Amino acid sequence: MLRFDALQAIYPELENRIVVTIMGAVAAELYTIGHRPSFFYLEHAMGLASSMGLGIALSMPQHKVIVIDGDGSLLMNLGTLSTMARYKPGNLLHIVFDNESLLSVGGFPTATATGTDLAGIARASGVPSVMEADTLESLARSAHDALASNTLTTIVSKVEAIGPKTFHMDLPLLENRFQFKRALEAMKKQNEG
Ligand SMILES: Cc1ncc(C[n+]2csc(CCOP(=O)(O)OP(=O)(O)O)c2C)c(N)n1
Repeated sequence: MLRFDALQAIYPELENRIVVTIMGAVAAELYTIGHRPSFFYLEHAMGLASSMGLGIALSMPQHKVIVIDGDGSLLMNLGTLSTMARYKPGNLLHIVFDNESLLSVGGFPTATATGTDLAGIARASGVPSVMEADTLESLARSAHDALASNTLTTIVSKVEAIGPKTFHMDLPLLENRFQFKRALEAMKKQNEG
């Protein structure tokens, strides 16, 4: 499965929601499919997209938050799974695209290429719902079911280590940061009013 196709398959679940992605290839792919002001592409802070998503989910319980993570990033911050599991926000969906590679910096193999099982680690960390989805249909269904279930869910999806030709996004980090903040404030206000 190509991650680009996987993102397209779940895009209907993403487009009107709060989304936080890791940097690099997957950010550029989602941006190309269709940027929204409520999408934030976390540059530089590798491993912390799930931590940021957790904070947003806890502070905006009326809104669903989706984190798009990578195997290399998650392996760098495995403690995030136990922290997520400790607070269990039902409005948080954590999707990990596992390409067994640090694709964005040249494609070096990660520990999932040599047997590390991220879904198993998520389960053992106490994440209440953990799914594995390796086809477009099962991924789209899992994402839909997870969002409907109001249960903290991690979905691990194996994808090919293939990314876009360029990671260029016509959206500087600061612009994305201000736009995202305003989008979340507007969502909060809408919910109050
Ligand atoms: C602390 C830190 N270390 C290293 C990097 C360089 N870096 C940027 S993206 C990336 C690889 C991310 O791998 P993964 O999460 O598996 O996503 P993929 O690139 O495969 O889509 C690395 C090592 C960084 N930005 N920050």
